[in-house]
Amino acid sequence: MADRALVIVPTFNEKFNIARLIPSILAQDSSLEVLVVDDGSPDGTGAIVDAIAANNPRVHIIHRASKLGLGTAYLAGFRWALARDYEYVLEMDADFSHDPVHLPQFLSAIEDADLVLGSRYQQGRVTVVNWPISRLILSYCANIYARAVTGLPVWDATGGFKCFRRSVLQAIDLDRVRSNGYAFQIEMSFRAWKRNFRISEIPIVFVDRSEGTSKMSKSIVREAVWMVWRLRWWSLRGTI
Ligand SMILES: Nc1nc2c(ncn2[C@@H]2O[C@H](COP(=O)(O)OP(=O)(O)OP(=O)(O)O)[C@@H](O)[C@H]2O)c(=O)[nH]1
Ligand SMILES: [Mg+2]
Repeated sequence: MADRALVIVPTFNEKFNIARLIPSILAQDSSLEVLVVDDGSPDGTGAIVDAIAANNPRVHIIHRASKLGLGTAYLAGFRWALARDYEYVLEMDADFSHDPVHLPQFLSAIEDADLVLGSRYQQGRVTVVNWPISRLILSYCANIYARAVTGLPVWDATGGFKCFRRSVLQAIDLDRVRSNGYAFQIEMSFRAWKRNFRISEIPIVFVDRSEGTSKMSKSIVREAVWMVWRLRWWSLRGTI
């Protein structure tokens, strides 16, 4: 039997997306299961997933009481996965910015890597569809900045479509992961890199959400601006 793989999907108000997304993920490969981490979405996303999970043993959900942030949602999902026998743990957004058709490419790339990142900027080539130019420039520059400050040798450090080998999550002290927004993605990859895990990138096409609303905020960007310096500092002191 193929190694089990868990796709963690954090949700906050994704009722227009989640019921379509789950079957589309499961159809990509028989080894895939889904774990939704829902933060008490007022729009009823959690109840929609409860109904799907009741009829499908490949679908799971964690309910959290309120909106606690993306990073802690993923950490809850990682702990849930580590308590079970999943060999691969994937991250994915609920809003179809991340196309499920890429999932088999992650499963194939992880055979020769420990962490696979879905990259929107592979070799400097932009594969983002429908973003306003201001958002694209912000994201592109954020990646150049993150690479310059931390030294993390990847094209797309802030993306949220990725696949971890179980051993990476076991090696990282999850209690010490501090960031919660975009910086969370940088921090996890940085910690994996510092532990000498093999990181590879595959190009993905990222499409702006067409349903639901954005949870992007200024404080998420501010956190990332500062966090890269903290990562560099912790690394210099050997406390990462
Ligand atoms: N559980 C949980 N999920 C969240 C939280 N914030 C965002 N999400 C989910 O995380 C994923 C990424 O968030 P998005 O709002 O799409 O963020 P983004 O992709 O930067 O911005 P847009 O696509 O413009 O909305 C989506 O599936 C959201 O529903 C949160 O606080 N808790
Ligand atoms: Mg999104």
